[in-house]
Amino acid sequence: WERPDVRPFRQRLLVVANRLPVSAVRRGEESWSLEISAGGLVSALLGVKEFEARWIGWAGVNVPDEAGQRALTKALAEKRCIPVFLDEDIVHQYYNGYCNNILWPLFHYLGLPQEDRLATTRSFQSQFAAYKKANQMFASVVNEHYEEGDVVWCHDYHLMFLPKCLKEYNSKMKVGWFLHTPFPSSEIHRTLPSRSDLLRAVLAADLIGFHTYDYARHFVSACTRILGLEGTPEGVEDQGRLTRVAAFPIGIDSDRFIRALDVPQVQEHIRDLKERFSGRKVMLGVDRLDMIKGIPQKILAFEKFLEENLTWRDKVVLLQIAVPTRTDVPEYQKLTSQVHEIVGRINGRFGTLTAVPIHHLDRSLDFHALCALYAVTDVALVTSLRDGMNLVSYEFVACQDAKKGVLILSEFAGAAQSLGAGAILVNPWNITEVAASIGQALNMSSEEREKRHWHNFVHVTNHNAQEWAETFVSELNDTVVEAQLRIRQ
Ligand code: ADQ
Repeated sequence: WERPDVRPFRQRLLVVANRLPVSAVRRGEESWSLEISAGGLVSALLGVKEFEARWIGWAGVNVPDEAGQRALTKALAEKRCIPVFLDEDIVHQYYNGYCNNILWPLFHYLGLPQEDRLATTRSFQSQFAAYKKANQMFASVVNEHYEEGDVVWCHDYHLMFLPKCLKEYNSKMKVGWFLHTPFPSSEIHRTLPSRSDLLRAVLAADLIGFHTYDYARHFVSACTRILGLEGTPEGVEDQGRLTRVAAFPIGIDSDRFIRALDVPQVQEHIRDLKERFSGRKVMLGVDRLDMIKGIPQKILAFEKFLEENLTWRDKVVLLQIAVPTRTDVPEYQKLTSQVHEIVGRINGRFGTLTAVPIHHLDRSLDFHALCALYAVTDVALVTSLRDGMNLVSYEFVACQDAKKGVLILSEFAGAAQSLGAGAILVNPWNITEVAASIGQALNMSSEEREKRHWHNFVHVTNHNAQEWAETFVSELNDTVVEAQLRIRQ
């Protein structure tokens, strides 16, 4: 007698994102090594047990030869990943150009690049054409691997055309799209030359998700004002077809951070850091080196605090960890030099022969080192000028159950809506206000710190990444069923 195979049915989930969650390095003509690159989205979806998830995306490398493509496809299959191969010109125009030079700054209220302000400029048009072409290439790979009943979940501003391309292949595909950045006010979105095409393309999805209710509202306003469609409490309606629009605030895998604090290697890091900075309060910034993160503004606020608080000068240190990204883009290179210049000036001004007030690192830290840093921090400074959510603030809170440090958080980060009651909220553009909030945080009583921390800790541990993914996918399943019922009625 053999036990029947009674494994529960697990729905297949095709996660489509610009980048796969692995980095590929070529070792030989037909050999590749792969490394999982952890990030918010990866840890969110790795923890989801209910679905059988497969990833579709660009592997981040140019592979012009067929033998190399075949070998990489095979290696990736073991990690449940499916590559989309993009050539260098497409990557340049679609990824560096349209995604990172146009949509990313626009969605963070930094405007369009000057030379692209006219809809007719050649570079804008060719970048938009490459964007559509790249989205079409993603769609073709999705379509090749799609099986009836699958759920297709498209991610982020790189793939706004994808829902339309997918529905053209198969109008019955269940398609959801989630934006990880803010969606700006419709007045900002209006300035984009391809504003209507993008909105119409993404509206082909069955469900559209944002981190906050405000972003969802901005999106619905853009559809009503720019396309003249009808906004309803459920979403946007176009000739009887409803696209559901809602907020799905992301979370982190908080248990992973909490568990890490007991790992001997992390404990050792914590001991080292405590010894190194004994007698000083530790302030921490962890960001990708991007203009939206407000790193220069944060450092200038710290300078102002030191200027105005003589007694704190040798009693506090700011550790700023900034991972370089998009290093081939001139604006990012300029930002790096600007940050170095400010840090150098402040350390020259307030440093002594034995200690400097700012330690700045231009690199990524491994997970254990990051957890140890979060755990020894007294005050975390998250001063993004705009940020879809900001997971660093969540990670800090998860690692602070022993210390109960203070979070200073930008009111322009999506996280301000969930952690606002526990954090000190600031306008990152107001350097005087941020400097004052540093003083408030450093002098806060332990009772108040405990109260504020508890508020945030409960939120971060109760709204985790898995719940976020499960809620989105089940809402997508329900939305499609409801739409079918409406059609039958
Ligand atoms: P990001 O802009 O990358 O994400 P964030 O949400 O803060 O911003 O996530 C950054 C991740 O990178 C965190 O998990 C953090 O630990 C890690 N990280 C940052 N600096 C690091 C360093 N020096 N070393 C190691 N790790 C580092 C985008 C949006 C956000 C949104 C997320 C998820 O811009 O607003 O919250 O997607 O939707």
